[in-house]
Amino acid sequence: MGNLIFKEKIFVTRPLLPPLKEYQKKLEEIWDNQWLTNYGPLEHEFQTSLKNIFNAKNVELFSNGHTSLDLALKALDLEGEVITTPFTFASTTQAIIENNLKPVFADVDEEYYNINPENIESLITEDTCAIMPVHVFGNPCEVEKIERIAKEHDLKVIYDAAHAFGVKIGKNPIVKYGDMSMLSFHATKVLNTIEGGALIFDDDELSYKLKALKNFGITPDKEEVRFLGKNGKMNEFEAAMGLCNLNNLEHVIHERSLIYNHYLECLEDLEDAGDLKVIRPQRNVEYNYAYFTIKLNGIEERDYLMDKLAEYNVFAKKYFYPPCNEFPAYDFEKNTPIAKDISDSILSLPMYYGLSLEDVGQICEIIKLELKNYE
Ligand code: T4K
Repeated sequence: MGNLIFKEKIFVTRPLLPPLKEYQKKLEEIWDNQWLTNYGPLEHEFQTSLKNIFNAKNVELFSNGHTSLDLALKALDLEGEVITTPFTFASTTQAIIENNLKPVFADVDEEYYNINPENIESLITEDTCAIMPVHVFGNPCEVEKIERIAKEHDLKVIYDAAHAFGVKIGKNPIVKYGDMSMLSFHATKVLNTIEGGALIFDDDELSYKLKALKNFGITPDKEEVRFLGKNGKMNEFEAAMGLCNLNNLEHVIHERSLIYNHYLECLEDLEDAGDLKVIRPQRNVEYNYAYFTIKLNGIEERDYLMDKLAEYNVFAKKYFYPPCNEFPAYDFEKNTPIAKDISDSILSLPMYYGLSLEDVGQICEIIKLELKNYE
């Protein structure tokens, strides 16, 4: 064990930081502009960059991903039930509840852990107004099938694409699917603005409403309070971080792919032996290598390995445990056995730009050793 202990803590992720000089340059612009927040020039520049990257009609920026999701639902004026996935971060479910909507949980698929379209239709009632799927770990949902179901039943689709910046299906940016897609730019994401989020959508009317909703409901043209809004604006320091991080992103995603593939190679034997399961990126998808997760054989083994890794200074995380329909704060039906099994057995391993391949190899050695000790 001794020689496998890391001298410094290895966390599940580390924020992507641009070269300090690049950020300082942007800070000088802020000092020159004397503009810190409320639709400043850097926010506008970042918004324009994203519109170009996605070839999108509308991109609105927000103070964080959760606020983006919350205001997306408000802007769509929804009432009733929203079919969603239980295998996600608390934010997805809570945005639904905050809007006085009822989350209805559809079980997920066993390969990519995303909402399984086969389970959606049977949950549709006359109260259903929308579907909110999540591209978990950046792996695309079955967007065509979801689109077909939504069309047939006249439902809105709001994708939680918090993990999916940079992901494409064929040549299409993933954020172009559905009525709206939400991106998170939290410090822990592939692209960060420290805190931040965005909505990507086509409908111009939504743009007007969202501008108001993120500014206390005050309409952008008439300065009237027409909606119940909140303060959800992205500031200039955050936009500056986004712009700097964008410059380096292609290289960063390439480096992440090397780390991901090294994990795959190092864990191949364990996978072949059925000791764990890994996710291989989907065919015809340009992936962003946002997370590297392993699925073990049950909760005891997962918790054992997570605790053991910590003894070696490796801090993996249980993304996502428990499933959202098991949060003690709510009393939801718990009839999603696949999500439960995944949630009980899942572990996210360190995955970030700057993690060396040597460190990946060492983490995998620890996993091999400790799973053997567990037997
Ligand atoms: N939908 C989905 C599917 C999401 O996953 C999320 C967020 C949202 C919606 C909402 O988006 P935001 O409103 O957050 O933009 C983290 C993030 O806080 C959260 O953004 C993210 N999902 C979630 C999956 O992960 P925690 O509780 O795991 O964060 P924390 O503080 O434990 O950070 C993880 C590790 O990262 C730490 O062990 C150390 C490292 N770290 C973290 C920060 C913040 C650093 O090294 N430096 C840092 O500055 O939730």
